[in-house]
Amino acid sequence: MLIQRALSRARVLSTSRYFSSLSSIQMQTINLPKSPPFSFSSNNHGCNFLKSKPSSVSSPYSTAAFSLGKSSRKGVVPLAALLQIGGVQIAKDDVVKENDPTNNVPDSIFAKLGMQLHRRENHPLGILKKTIYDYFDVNFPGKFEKFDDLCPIVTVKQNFDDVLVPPDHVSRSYNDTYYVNSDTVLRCHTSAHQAELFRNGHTHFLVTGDVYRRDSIDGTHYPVFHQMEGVRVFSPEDWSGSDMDGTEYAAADLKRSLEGLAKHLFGAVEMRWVDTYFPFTNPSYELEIFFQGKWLEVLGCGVTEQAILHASGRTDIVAWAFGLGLERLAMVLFDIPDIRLFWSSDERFTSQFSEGKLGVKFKPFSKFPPCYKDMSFWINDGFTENNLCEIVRGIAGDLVEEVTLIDNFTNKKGMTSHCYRITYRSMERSLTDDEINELQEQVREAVQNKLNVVLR
Ligand code: FA5
Ligand code: MG
Repeated sequence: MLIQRALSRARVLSTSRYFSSLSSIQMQTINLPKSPPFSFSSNNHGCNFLKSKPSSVSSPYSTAAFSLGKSSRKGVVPLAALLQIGGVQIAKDDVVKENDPTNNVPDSIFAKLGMQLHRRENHPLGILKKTIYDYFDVNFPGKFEKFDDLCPIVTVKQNFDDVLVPPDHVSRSYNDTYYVNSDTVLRCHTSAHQAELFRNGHTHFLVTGDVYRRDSIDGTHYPVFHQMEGVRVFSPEDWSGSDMDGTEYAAADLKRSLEGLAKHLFGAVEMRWVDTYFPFTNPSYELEIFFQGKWLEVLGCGVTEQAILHASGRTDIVAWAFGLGLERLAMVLFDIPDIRLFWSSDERFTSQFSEGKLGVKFKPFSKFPPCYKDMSFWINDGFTENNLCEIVRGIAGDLVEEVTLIDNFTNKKGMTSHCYRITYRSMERSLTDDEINELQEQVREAVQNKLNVVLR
């Protein structure tokens, strides 16, 4: 078990494979300027997604372009089933459609849709967002526009096609992404907004938002997390005086800017650039920070593929882009040990953070004992771990800490058995045996019925 835990944690702390794949590592020593003090501004825009027909409204984020779902039109939706995002109401049955095979959004995900943790001033994610804004405001005064209220419900075109994600890319599968219907998804990265912002003429911008991925369960994976996208466009006059071409110039500026950001957040840290692949950038890199004895991947970035810029009608520009994981950074900066805590409304958690105070170390208020339950079954061809995790999360919610494959074998008849260990632990209280047994019974039943596996 200890080895399993260590392995799964090492996997998380090194690299997410969702979009990127590593090729080589370049180490370098990094010298950084000290960051000046702080200013802050923000602008918000409403949703324009789930549109029933193309919008003729000039602002791409105009709420007027939004077509309300069927339940909203009926006008009989209970209040609790309505969300307000970017000034627009979204009804639960716009997003969760139980009998629609093209929809895989569970209730538990709908419940997270309007939370916008990154917009809470005294929340670790809000504090971090503001500190990053500060860095860009100080180093590029008046340049970067901020968007932190763009609707997370986007088209497949925005999420994948517009950023050149190939048709057969794993991230497009129903196993990895939440689909509202075959044309609409919950964004799985903030890059989903890049192309539209380029098309509308924006040249320096930061997009912060909640992103959604079907995934495994452990202390650093949650089906909803937060990213910040940064983009900067260059014109020929920017690089003409240098001895570099546009791509080289943008790559150098990108690395310099992000090294400065890392220094601003972490102080003097050891970091390294890792060459990688993203469909939307070339060259592409990941930045890793050496933290508590491990290399931690904190962001992906690169020089934007020309095809994305051409689609916006400009052929003479280059751009850099990055996408960073806010929870990853916040866990390090605030010493937050479990990703579920970001969602806690327990005052013993929330009262520890306040605006402007970056890096105040979280003091765990208690550590409750875990309870382990093992479950073995014969899998079938369609079985995936993500489907299993979704069922467990749907039943146990934030009481599940980790789901780990602890045994896996195929018998002479070619049948494959998996044994999973489910770790139950509340962040806030002790769980009773009865409560856990009841949850585990429900999980066993649901796994059998919904995944068509044979329990052993
Ligand atoms: C992306 O999502 C790219 N869109 C980033 C990008 C943008 C690259 C623009 C180039 C240009 P990736 O899947 O690696 O890439 O995720 C980016 C960051 O999000 C990671 O470096 C990590 O910090 C964070 N992240 C990824 N998966 C998780 C997860 N399951 N839990 C918490 N943070 C995660
Ligand atoms: Mg990655």
